[in-house]
Amino acid sequence: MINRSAPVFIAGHRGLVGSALVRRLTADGFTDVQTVGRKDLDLRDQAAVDAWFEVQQPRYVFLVAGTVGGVYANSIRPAEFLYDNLMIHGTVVQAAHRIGVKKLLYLGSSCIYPRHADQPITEEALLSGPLEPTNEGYALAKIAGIKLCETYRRQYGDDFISAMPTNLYGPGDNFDLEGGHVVPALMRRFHEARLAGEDSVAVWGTGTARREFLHVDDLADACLHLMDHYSAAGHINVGTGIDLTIRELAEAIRDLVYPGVKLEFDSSKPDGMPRKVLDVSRLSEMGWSASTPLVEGLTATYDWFLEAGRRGDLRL
Ligand code: GFB
Repeated sequence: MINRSAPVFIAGHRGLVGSALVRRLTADGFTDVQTVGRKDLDLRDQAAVDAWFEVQQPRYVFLVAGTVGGVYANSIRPAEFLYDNLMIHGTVVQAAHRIGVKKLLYLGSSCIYPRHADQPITEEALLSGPLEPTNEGYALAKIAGIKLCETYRRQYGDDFISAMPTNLYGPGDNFDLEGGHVVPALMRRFHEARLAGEDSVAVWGTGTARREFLHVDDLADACLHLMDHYSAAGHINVGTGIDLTIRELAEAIRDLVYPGVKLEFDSSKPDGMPRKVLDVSRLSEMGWSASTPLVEGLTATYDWFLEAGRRGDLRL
């Protein structure tokens, strides 16, 4: 178990995952959770990151910062997704090594796996084939992050571990219609269509792509479980092991937000990976499994969206 009173740095605390980790660690009795805003520290700047670590001296690090977005944002901004993430992973890993951080957890993404990987995808599928072109930049940066953790462990003996989550959703997500992921984008589109009384709602792609969705609070719980119980080189998949089609997901969100409205599939927008579902047996063998059923998680996320909208607190 990691020490609950030691300083723990969450790199990326304003994002979907980082904000869930702040909630999880606080609930678990951590007394010294360190965070820093983007204005105060550019995580792409090695000298600035080194200086920050030198002063703050975190003992543990959750590296969950990065430039993120959905399939469309990835496809039109590949340079930013590659550069920003490569730099952020490099600077934080190096700074953590430099001051002798006791343990670091690096968060990757299931998009590291080849487009035609066997499903469900095992950890061994990494680097076994070509990547999905729509998110190749992001995937390459995420693969470099895994390899940083592995090589710092091998060369320097640093206890740096990696977790690969499946597609995530939950409170604190980015509800931007163009740049965000499918769950928040559809939730907002159905919501606005209901307010405007529209009789159909656009869903990108063909609706046949298959995805797995993990509630971000489950992910935060899994990250803490891994920090407490796992110290080895191999990256670990985090998911539910259950997938569904985008049509089925859209129908579930429609039933929750705007029952009865028609779905219009827009095949000019990319489907991305045809299917992406993780084999989660390694994590289950370590005693962890997801606990939030999809419809329950979507309902709670929609409630959060309504409440955050009333507070004027949404990332749009
Ligand atoms: O969430 P999403 O962008 O993640 O898209 P990816 C998932 C699926 O939902 C795709 C469809 O097949 C989309 O075509 N979809 C339907 C929509 N309507 C919408 C919509 O309004 N917005 C969005 N965004 N999708 C990302 C990667 O891909 O997943 C990242 O690009 C990252 O690199 C992330 O790994 C987890 O799974 O397709």
